[in-house]
Amino acid sequence: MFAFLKKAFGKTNDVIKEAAGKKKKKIGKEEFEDILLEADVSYELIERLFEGLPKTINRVQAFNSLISIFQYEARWIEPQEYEPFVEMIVGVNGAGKTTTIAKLGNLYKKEGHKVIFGAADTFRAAAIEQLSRWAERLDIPIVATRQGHDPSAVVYDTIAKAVAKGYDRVIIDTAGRLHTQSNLAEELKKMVRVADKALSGTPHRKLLILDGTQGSSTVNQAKAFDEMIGIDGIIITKLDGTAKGGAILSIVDELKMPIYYIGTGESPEDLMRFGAKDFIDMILDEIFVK
Ligand SMILES: Nc1nc2c(ncn2[C@@H]2O[C@H](COP(=O)(O)OP(=O)(O)OP(=O)(O)O)[C@@H](O)[C@H]2O)c(=O)[nH]1
Ligand SMILES: [Mg+2]
Repeated sequence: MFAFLKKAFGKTNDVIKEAAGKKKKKIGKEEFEDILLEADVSYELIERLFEGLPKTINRVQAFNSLISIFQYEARWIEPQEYEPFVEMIVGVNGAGKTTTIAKLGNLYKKEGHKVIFGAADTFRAAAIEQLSRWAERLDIPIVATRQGHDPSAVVYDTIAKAVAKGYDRVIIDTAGRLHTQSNLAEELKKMVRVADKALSGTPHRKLLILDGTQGSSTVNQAKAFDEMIGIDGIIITKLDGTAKGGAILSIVDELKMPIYYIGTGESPEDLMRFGAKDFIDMILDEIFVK
């Protein structure tokens, strides 16, 4: 698990290793700040984290400081509590929503769940086709309509079918872009309302997909989605292709939400549960001697 994490964050690790140089028992505060900046942790957060720390810090002090950001795991929503468990996947164009849905479907299926997809990104025909291809490849049923049809109808039908046929995991794809931002907001809100009509209390989890290659700059789009429908948690994709993995710290700090998974490649297996402790240990391993 830890080795997978190191591989997933390969590029981020490389910049940290290079900035850190030889591993030490203690490190100057300023040097530590520079290392984190290299990995795209925001300056403002670094300043705040290190306030009150001595001029040189050891591994335990560094760990305690960084882990303090991850206090939002208390909001963690456990799928086991619901049947069917309904998730809605949102995020900007190209963030990795559809690919992540394939990964989640694959994971849940391997865990023994009966999964169904809802292709509620009806804005583009290609989006419906893309999810349909994944569904076929993974042998997961899908509810889909034609391009331009009401996405909320897809939401309703998918949940209704899950209830009727005993599927216990429902994953709903959504559009990342419409003609205007306010169209998108209205559509997403309607989808949430309609889900609740189909089965009260759904969607249980609204997950925001963020493109990891964009680093800390995704925070503003994340806030916009949160204002639209209220986001429960995050999945960060494309961490395999970026040195900006440290942005995870700024993203969690700004959004105050748990990170459920990270995406580490383009195939269905390339999804990992995110664990804050392991993530921080991975960073500190490159800086401190054990
Ligand atoms: N390297 C890498 N590529 C990824 C990852 N996740 C998604 N991608 C790629 O990113 C591109 C966009 O992914 P999609 O899943 O189509 O993104 P989307 O959010 O559904 O996009 P729209 O439907 O256009 O809004 C595709 O080429 C994916 O293969 C990841 O974790 N790592
Ligand atoms: Mg898509």
